[in-house]
Amino acid sequence: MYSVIFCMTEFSLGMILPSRSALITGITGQDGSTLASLLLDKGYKVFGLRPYASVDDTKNLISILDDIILIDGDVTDTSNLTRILERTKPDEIYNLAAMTHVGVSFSMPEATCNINAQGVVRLLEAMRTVGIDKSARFYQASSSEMFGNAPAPQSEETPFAPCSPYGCSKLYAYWMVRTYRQAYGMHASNGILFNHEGPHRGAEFVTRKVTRALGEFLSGRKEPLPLGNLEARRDWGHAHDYMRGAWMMLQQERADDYVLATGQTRSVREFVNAAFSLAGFALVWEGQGTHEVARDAISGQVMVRVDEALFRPLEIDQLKGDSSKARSILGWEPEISFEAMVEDMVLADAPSLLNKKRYA
Ligand code: G4F
Repeated sequence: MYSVIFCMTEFSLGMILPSRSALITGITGQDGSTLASLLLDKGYKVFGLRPYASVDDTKNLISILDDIILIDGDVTDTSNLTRILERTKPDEIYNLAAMTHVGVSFSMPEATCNINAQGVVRLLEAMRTVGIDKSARFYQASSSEMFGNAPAPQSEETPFAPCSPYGCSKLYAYWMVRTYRQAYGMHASNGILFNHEGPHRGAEFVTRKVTRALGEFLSGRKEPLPLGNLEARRDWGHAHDYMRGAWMMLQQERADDYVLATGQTRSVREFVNAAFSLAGFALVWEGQGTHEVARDAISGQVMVRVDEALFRPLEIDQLKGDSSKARSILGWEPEISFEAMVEDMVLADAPSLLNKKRYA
């Protein structure tokens, strides 16, 4: 499946460019791959920046590998970015490259800031150096993690209060984008996206961790799934809706900052219950705190256990977004419900359920 990977070095980009082109940093991730498909459908020429990896990291791109142009590149290297922009001269740049795991950012805060915070400065400066700062439009993947524990619902007007190295790095980038917009008149927008999920979600995030484990239970897994804080509440939407919103931001005459969110919030426990019930498991929760477990009501098998090691040094208790601005100005709204998102993920990780009558 991976045999025809069209990967170019920055020195071999001598092609004729079509009328609209986009460069996506972080193209191998959930959002990058989702956005790439969306842009291809709209007729874009899509360049994807791909950091060096000793293992194949293109599994999310399998269906579009022949249609995109992957370029070896990294937001931690300014000269490399400058040469890539010089050769591709994209009309739109989507900066999705990031160290995205909030928990991991506590154990590698410097690396997180180098990629997430300094990375955006390098890209914005490279745009200026190459002289595309007035012609190209720029999207920055900002995050609801910047709100920390600010009172919900959080909107563009809510004061930021990040409580993780990840949140701090994203806030730095957010302000840099605003600063470059104001100082140099760049068309640079921040999409402040609340949690968004889907079958391409990395296995280290809680939703995918749950749906993957569910698939394994259906294939005979015996050991319980360890999880951290079950009470944390998130505003979960589908990545497809959110990438559509990111594209809409760059189609506006004026650059601006927008929250994308569903406005509904659910706990990690509710997500687990919703996913497992799709496979016919009714979980019964027993015990308290770090001794809590969830058993299947019929077989009595312990399927989830709380693991203290998975709790974070600081936690956001609740995220719930107010996306009124995006809804009124962009005309954006989420089209995929929470239930449909969970089902999409569960069916991707447990395809045997497709044959069950429930999904007919
Ligand atoms: O799935 P998560 O790791 O996502 P988190 O931390 O909310 O961050 C995601 O959304 C942000 C937008 O607000 C993005 F900026 C960020 O890049 C990322 O995409 O954790 C969700 C919740 C947390 O409260 C976490 O403590 O689930 C809790 N949780 C409980 N057990 C767990 C686990 N999280 C993970 N990753 N793994 C667990 O076992």
